[in-house]
Amino acid sequence: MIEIINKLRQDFDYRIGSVSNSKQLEQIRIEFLGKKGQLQGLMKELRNASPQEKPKLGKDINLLKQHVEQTINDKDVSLGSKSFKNSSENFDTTLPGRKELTGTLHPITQVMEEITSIFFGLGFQVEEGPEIETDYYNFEALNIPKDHPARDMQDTFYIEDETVLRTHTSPVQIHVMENREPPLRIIAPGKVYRCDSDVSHTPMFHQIEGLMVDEGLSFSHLKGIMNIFLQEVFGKNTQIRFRPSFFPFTCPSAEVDIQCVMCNGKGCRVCSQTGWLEILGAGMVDPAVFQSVDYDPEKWTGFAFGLGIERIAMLKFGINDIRLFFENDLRFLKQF
Ligand code: 2NL
Repeated sequence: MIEIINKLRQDFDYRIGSVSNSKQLEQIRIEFLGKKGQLQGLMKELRNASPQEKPKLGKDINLLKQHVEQTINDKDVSLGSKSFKNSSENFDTTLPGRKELTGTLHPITQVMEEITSIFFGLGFQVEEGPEIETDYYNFEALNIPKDHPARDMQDTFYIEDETVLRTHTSPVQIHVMENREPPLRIIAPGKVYRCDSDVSHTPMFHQIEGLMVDEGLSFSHLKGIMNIFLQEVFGKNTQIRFRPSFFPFTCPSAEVDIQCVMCNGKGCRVCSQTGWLEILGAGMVDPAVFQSVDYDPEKWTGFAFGLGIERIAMLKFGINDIRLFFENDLRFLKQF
């Protein structure tokens, strides 16, 4: 019987060597390991062996069985890796699909698009311009004199003597006015740069400025537009107030506040107990600016405004550190 066992092992080793696909392998598996297979046959034979021989023969048959199982498994793995690529029989169409990872718009982009679309709805055209500007477009044309503190190296990134990273998007409006006659209604969203960094300032941030020029515009038009805009962003019942202020490029000038969104005007840490939050600056375009772009200040009137996107986004989403916007931590960004 020991001969039969050895013969069967040789036969198996020979046959398995020529197996080249999973069908052939399955045939061999049934032939050797199946219920009516060769190894079951040997087990039956074992009953007829003498009691002295039985233990040794049983052990040999078991060793052969292990050998056959192991070899078939190895073969299956080596065939599997090859056949998996080109055969659809291994493709399980019932498995759930893999989820595509999609990105989301950055919260600053979301707020920028929201504000832009509100003004778009009010008839404003969207304009863009370069982030590197000359001293003339960033300061001079806006009636910001040579000795103005805003021109200080401490606040402005100078590239050369007369070349700067724009500190606001107003230069965009100067370019538009140079190239176009009134009436106009434009907004200029974009990146701006100031040499500043703490919990509420980053060297690069985003701004939207707006400008409307026509005959007979008054401060009431400015108030009306600001009211509509702020109620769209912060809700229908948002109270607003205008405080006198100063900008070189507008006169009169105002700072516009909304009632604090955190405490509804009761006074809290966010509004420094005042009940109000400063949201934007605005005013009637200074005649000196109109002169820079060759508009007749006797004929044309205009209002302009400017606001920082990060500040609005921080108030809208209740964020207390501006730097979170620029760390690109997905745990933060995925919340918006
Ligand atoms: C603020 C204040 C402001 C303007 C920007 C402007 C532009 C032209 C002419 C006149 Cl071309 N004015 N822009 C006017 C008033 C305020 O921004 O606090 N921004 C964050």
